[in-house]
Amino acid sequence: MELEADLRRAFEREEFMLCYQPQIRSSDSKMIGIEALVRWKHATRGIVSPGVFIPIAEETGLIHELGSWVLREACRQMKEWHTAGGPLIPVSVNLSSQQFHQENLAEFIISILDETGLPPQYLELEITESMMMDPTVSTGILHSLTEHGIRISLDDFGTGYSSLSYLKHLPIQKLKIDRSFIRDIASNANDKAIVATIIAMAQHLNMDVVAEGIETQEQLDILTESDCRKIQGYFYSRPLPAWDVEQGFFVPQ
Ligand code: G
Ligand code: G
Ligand code: MN
Ligand code: NA
Repeated sequence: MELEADLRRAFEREEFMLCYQPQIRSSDSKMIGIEALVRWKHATRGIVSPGVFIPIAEETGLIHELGSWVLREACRQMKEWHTAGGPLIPVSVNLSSQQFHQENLAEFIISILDETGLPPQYLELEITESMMMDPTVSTGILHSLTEHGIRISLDDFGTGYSSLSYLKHLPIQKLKIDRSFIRDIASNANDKAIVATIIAMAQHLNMDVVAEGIETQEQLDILTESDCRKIQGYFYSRPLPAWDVEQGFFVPQ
């Protein structure tokens, strides 16, 4: 397949880049975190979405090389921002379930922190709910990571097929409410009820909760009413290249 061959060459050609999407505390509009999202600048196709190439990377095993590059680059960039006087916030990195097939994943991630000098509390790993069904996503790895001070966040929460029991057993510090529940929250009473319930549950479990995909003031107001003050979405910011993120850090508004 053409895209597959191009994907193999993309590493040599240095065609990957990271964009970053801020997570905001709505009470004071302060940035409290930032999610790294990979992009592929294809020579002829332009920007290819990870929704297209991550599945190919997973099928071909290239996800290991790609995942390592993303982790290293995100940690390197965050350390650089910290050193330059940027806000001391964590960077969130998405993991693929395939990366858990890698032997010594926890040790590998810790070695990237050592290499880049980023303290572990400034790295957050996003895993999806559906990944919890995969037996290779072992509790042991998650515990090793959290014992080192790395945070684990459950992405796309509410869309997986798994039960809630893992919330009790696994070291998870944060839930990210999937944006499919937010989209129609202003008109759909069921979505509103589900979101309010997730927020209350997270609070009872002493977990952080972030709502994803906020695009409007109305959605933001409903979340605020439901006591969710951590927000990610186009309403505040799209995913931005590093140089645009820096404008927000270092140029007075
Ligand atoms: O950024 P965008 O909306 O195009 O992302 C599409 C999907 O790709 C999302 O599900 C997102 O979590 C995923 N994604 C983005 N960057 C990465 C990455 O570095 N690793 C993995 N495994 N998934 C990513
Ligand atoms: O699966 P994951 O939650 O990691 O996907 C994150 C992706 O969701 C981001 O890369 C971004 O492209 C997309 N996204 C972020 N905010 C919004 C938003 O407000 N609206 C929509 N439609 N997509 C968003
Ligand atoms: Mn994510
Ligand atoms: Na999501």
